[in-house]
Amino acid sequence: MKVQKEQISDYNKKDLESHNENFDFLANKLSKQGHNVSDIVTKLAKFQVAIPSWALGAGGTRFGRFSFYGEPSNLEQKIEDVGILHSLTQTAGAISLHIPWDIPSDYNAIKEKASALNIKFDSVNSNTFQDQKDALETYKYGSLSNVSKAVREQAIQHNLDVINIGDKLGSKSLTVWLADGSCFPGQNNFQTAFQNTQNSLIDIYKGLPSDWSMLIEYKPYEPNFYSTVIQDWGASLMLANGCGDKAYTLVDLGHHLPNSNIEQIVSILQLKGKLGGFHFNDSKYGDDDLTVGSIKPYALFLIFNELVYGMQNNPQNPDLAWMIDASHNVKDPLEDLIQSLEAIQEAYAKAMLIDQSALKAAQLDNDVVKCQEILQEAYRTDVRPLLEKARLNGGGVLSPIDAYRTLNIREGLIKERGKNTVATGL
Ligand code: AOS
Ligand code: ZN
Ligand code: ZN
Ligand code: ZN
Repeated sequence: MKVQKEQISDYNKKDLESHNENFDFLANKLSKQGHNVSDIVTKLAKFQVAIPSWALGAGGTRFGRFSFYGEPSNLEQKIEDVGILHSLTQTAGAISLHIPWDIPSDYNAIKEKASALNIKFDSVNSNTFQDQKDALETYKYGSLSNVSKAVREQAIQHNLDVINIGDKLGSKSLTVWLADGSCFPGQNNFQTAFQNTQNSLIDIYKGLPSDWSMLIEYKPYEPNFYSTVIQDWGASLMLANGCGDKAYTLVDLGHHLPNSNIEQIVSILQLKGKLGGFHFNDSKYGDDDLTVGSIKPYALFLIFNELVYGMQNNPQNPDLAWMIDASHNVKDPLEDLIQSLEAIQEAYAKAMLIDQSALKAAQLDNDVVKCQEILQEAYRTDVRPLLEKARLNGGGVLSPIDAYRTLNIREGLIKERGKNTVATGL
């Protein structure tokens, strides 16, 4: 299933006039305030977010899973789904694979499929949180941190294999998320577990191609409920520093204890040139993996404020790997991802409207009220016409959710793939 160009231009007709009116009104207002509107629109169009291969089917919880039908059941179909998202939104120009769930059977065919849909291969994810069929060693008590050398070696080798697979597809980074930790006090020696992890990561790091980077994700708890080896940004940063220049911290928005100041974490990591990647989602309680911007849109905006500042002022920090990491239990996964993409672009656009020089001046004056006013002036602006313009310029649709429904995309996928589909993933 593929969305055709004519379908998109036909669909856009009904809203084109009102879009133009809204855009002109906003562009006029912003230009008067001194903003370069076409520059903002260009930056929005360039901002591409990778879709995780595991978020294209219904996720589920430990209590159950409810299929959404017509889900992709192999890598080709996952890429097709991302192609649909990209053709509507023009923001989803990459896919992030998870090995072993997504091992290609025919590399050339997979690469051709992706390039025909304008999809790149973003960071590849390794998996040492599940035992694979016929595996000699078990990860029940950890992988890279395990007390057993044989287990650590198996996990290291898996990561090297993942790099090799990603390399054949054109990926440029490996994302490591470990479930390693302990469920009860006394179960692990914290220092041994940390040192084993560091040494294992160094072995993996040595296998990185020269133009690759390694992204180290952290998370305070789950699936282990007493301790996690890479529990926070500090642990991730120490491990990255222990590996070398090409290792970075990856921030997943859901991987913080309640009320953590994520924007501050993001800011300081960029200052140190160590923020490598991002997993967008939203949460109320923990690693909820909810739709981006659905719970705390203002926090997302504040994070983007720091990201925009960092992109402008921290050349020591590399370009980031942007990815959504979400899971859908009750929504159509593609609709959920469209909402997330929109929320990301919205927060980014609003952050670009922050008057940085006025903010700096107000900070130097210690004018606390003014500082807040400057941020909130940007936040309160309805930037959606800018997003529409960026999509329109790239050949996308004015209203992605409405288009998805109007074009009966899920119905088309069900017709093509049937109802009994099972997508792998968490
Ligand atoms: C797990 O909580 C992490 O967020 C991972 O980034 C990701 O969800 C996992 O690798 C997908 O299986
Ligand atoms: Zn994540
Ligand atoms: Zn997570
Ligand atoms: Zn998750």
